[in-house]
Amino acid sequence: MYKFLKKFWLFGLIAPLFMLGEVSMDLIQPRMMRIIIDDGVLGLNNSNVGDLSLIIEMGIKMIGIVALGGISGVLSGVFANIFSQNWGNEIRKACFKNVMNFSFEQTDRFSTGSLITRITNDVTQIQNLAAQCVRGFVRTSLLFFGGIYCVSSLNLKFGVVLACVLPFVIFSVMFFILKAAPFFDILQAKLDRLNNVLRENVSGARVVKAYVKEDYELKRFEKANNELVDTQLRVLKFFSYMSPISNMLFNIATVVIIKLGAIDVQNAAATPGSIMAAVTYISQIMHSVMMLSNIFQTVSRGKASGKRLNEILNTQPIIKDGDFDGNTEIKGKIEFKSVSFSYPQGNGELVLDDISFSVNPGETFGILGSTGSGKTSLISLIPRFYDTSSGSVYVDGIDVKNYKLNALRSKIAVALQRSELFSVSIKENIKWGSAFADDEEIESSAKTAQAYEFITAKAEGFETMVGEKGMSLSGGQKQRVAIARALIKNAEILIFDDSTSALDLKTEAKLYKALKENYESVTKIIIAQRIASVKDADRIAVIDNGKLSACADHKTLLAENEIYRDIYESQLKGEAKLG
Ligand code: TTP
Ligand code: MG
Repeated sequence: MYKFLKKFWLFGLIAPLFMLGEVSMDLIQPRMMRIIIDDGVLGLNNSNVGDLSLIIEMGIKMIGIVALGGISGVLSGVFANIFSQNWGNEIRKACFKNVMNFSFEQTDRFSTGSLITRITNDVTQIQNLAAQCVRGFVRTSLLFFGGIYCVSSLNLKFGVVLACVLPFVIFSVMFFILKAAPFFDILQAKLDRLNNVLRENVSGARVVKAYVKEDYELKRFEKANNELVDTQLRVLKFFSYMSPISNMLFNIATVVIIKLGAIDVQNAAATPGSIMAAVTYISQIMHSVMMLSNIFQTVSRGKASGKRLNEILNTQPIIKDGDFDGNTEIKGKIEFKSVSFSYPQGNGELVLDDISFSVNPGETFGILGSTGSGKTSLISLIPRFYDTSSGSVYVDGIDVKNYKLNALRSKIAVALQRSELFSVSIKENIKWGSAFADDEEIESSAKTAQAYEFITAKAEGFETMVGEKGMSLSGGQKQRVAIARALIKNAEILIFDDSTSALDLKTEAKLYKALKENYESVTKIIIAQRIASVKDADRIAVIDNGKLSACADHKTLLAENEIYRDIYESQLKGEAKLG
């Protein structure tokens, strides 16, 4: 994290310098007060005759000093904030950038709620820490040590009294801080938990309502919330013990100093003004110790947060870039050679087992298989969402691992099984697939996706806003907008992962016909559970429990492959029953 300080270190240096100014002014004031009392009021150096003009002069000087201290304080605050806010900003950007490069398993490992807490709350803790270090910490230590020096220089006996009390104060402060420190890690983890529950409920609001699970979820939230509050209270408890104890010790010191001072005044070894000044210094030292506890809270929290942010920053993306820039002669060829795969976060069970096949440029290639057979897993190896466990995948004759990720992924457009849309207009959602697309292209891809009619039938047409997660569209409409978005990318390879499942057979057939006509040279991979969706494909791969059972056209499969025939017959019967 420290490398992000490079640009702002100067601000972090200037802030304490101004703080030095502020504290010096604070420390000068009691001394001036002493002169006002001893010489101005009591006239100790002038046979007990007071000096009004000296009082006025010192008063004006004190106002000036207070103003100067105030200005220094403000400037110190401004520079400390520039320093800490900018640093936090850089950390936040770097974390986000790293998270964007995480593979799915890495995101899962952190959990979404935790990633959000880290990038928001933990960064704020670091910003507080930075501001405290260059400002609060400097102020506290200067007041503390400066105060001790000033008291001792007023009267050595006062210094001795302080020296007796301070070890106890420091011991009690350290004791409570060390007790509280481990709770800061726990505190952030509890916050993760709360954010996870919150996120699941906000984004899953419809499911929660449909199952009338509000009470259940409320309890879950309450539990997470109570745990957070309990931890927070435990921390605060430690710190609330701390201040009465140190207050008491300082008050004892004050009484002793007043007593010793009074004896010295009687013996003419000290002046009343010096006692007043000493009492003011003690209250300043006491104040600095109080602040110290706040600072240590911030430091402990900041340390816990820093550890969590470093975990993000130090996580290397598992899927690493290759060197190849993607410029190939062949365009749209895919080859699987003895590919086996198991999910890295899973139990090691093979989801794909020794699969080999190839898809030629421009071919329409169907993938059929029952639910859970491994179809989605199979195609997620092509854009390298995951790496194979063994064997290799080639795109245009080059191993996908050798490509620069951007180069590889720009060759491929995927309409995912669950169409994720964004809460912008339909037009923006489609255009998202290609930043350079003009209105004509947007319309033509909507037409191919069979989305044009329903979009233009809406009052605001392409400008219709899509609600969060595509809530304002029907399932089939969402799928078609997502398909239009994939089409507009003008990729060499189009992959539809069950992305026409919510369309009626007629619309689906129209879509595939338009696709064949308008995207002839593009390689099209169509995953489906319905035979009707893939039967016109050039070839169909039948996946059964992670294995490639057969790969041929509809007729051949019907004649030769038992699994295919079974699926065909069951679907035919289903349709007959419905009909
Ligand atoms: P999928 O590849 O998702 O199966 P599918 O796409 O053929 O199924 P559907 O038609 O329902 O979309 O899953 C294959 C196996 O891999 C399945 O047992 C679940 C498992 N799996 C994981 O362990 N982690 C994952 O992230 C996914 C997507 C699947
Ligand atoms: Mg799937």
